[in-house]
Amino acid sequence: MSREALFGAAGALAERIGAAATVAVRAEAGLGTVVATLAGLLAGVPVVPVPPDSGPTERAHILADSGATLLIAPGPWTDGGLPGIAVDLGARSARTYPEPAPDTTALILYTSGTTGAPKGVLISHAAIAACLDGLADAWAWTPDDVLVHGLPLFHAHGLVLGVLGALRIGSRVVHTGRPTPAAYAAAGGSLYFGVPTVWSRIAQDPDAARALAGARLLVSGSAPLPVPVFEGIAELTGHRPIERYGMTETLMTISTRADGERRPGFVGLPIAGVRTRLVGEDGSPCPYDGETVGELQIQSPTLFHGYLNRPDATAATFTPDGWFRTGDVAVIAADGWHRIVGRAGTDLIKTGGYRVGAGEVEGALLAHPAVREAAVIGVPHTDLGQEIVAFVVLGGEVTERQLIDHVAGDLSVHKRPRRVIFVPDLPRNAMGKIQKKLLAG
Ligand code: MCA
Ligand code: AMP
Repeated sequence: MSREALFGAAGALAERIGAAATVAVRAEAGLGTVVATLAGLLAGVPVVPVPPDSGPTERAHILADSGATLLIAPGPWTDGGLPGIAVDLGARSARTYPEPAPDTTALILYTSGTTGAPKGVLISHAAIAACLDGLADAWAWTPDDVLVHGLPLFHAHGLVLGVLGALRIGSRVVHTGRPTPAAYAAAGGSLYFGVPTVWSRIAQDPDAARALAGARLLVSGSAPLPVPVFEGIAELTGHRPIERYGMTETLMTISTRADGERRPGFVGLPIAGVRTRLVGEDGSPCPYDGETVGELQIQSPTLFHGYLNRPDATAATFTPDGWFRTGDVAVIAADGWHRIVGRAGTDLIKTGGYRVGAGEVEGALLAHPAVREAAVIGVPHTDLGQEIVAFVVLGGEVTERQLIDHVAGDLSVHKRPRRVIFVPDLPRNAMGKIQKKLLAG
């Protein structure tokens, strides 16, 4: 779709949704999602992308919590009682819209916490602009680039970087539907985005990897890129991949640069406008010696402006002096290079680049009548980074496959446990708290 056609179709849709308080979009990986998101941005109506495979529990929460008053979806998806409309890709409007106020909400992105249902992260127009301008600088991203990716359009990576990035910079974007090695190889782009699982699969497919030799920049993010994958990609493609670090709440904050060194295992330096610091458990600053681990904290124009309806959770993520607590554990070398070491706590799982809260999966399992107790952990996995494993104490009859399908159907497919292990009881400490570290062993 040309830029002119895209803005024409989005402008026409903006006229139809302008009265909505908040608009939910069933975010298939397709042009309809691009047009719907752009329409919301033009009209100044916050957009909530909803995973297209989300089951009744996850979807009901997102639709109710977000306060969406309209649903844009290509087909019937009527639960929630919202009026729905479809995108007309052929519609055109020449009406122009004033720039929305920078501090107003552009997107509400739902993301998992350690417990409970996902939280709506409020992201302003200004935060998106700051993030994309910072990335354009770090990656020398220009209108001459052809961006290629096949990531989902309901998270920051695929939607903010992978769609709005191309629109802000003016580069073309090719979405491959699924992020398969063959599709990336066939796309002929200059700039490629992937999560580490995608790069790992490309490194396992030498023909596909070699087809990327003509690209300008290969970028990995959303989870740690294993050093062997970095090296495999470098050897097969001739490109040392860029690694960048971010979160839904902060957008992108740290990256290696197109014109700079790429060091395996490191995410590089703060992007323009971003400040970082490393803080020890006692709250004191950590030395930048490449060894001392501390919590990474951020101040940045790319920061979110809170969790929707959750002032308690918002307050808990900021220090008294106004720094955002990432919950990620890092080291900073003497030359300022950042390395992400892991996460504090075991209840946030990163699987295939998706962030999944153990508590949400446990809740879905416990809602099954045959489950008496459940504990969910992330186990190291070469393809997915971590895989979701559930330990279940039964109170009735059910199979592993039925429980996996139950979570896939009630939440969404990527939140399903890949394995369920039935146990007679769960290890608990004297306080009765489940000792997940013992399960991981
Ligand atoms: C399997 N399937 C099922 C079931 N099991 N369907 C229903 N019920 C089941 N029990 C089907 C799925 O529908 C799918 O079908 C196929 O099996 C494979 O499922 P999936 O688990 O998705 O595949 P995978 O191969 O394990 O996926 C790997 C992946 C994926 C493609 C790398 O994990 C992915 O797209 N990750 C990207 C995550 C991401 O974008 N994160 C960014 C978050 P079918 O194939 O037909 O659809 S934002 C972020 O992290 C920050 C901001 C940052 O820093 O970027
Ligand atoms: P999400 O909000 O889904 O975007 O997940 C954000 C989390 O992904 C961060 O808090 C990190 O734990 C992880 N993450 C993102 N990028 C990287 C990276 N390059 N290296 C290590 N972890 C990363």
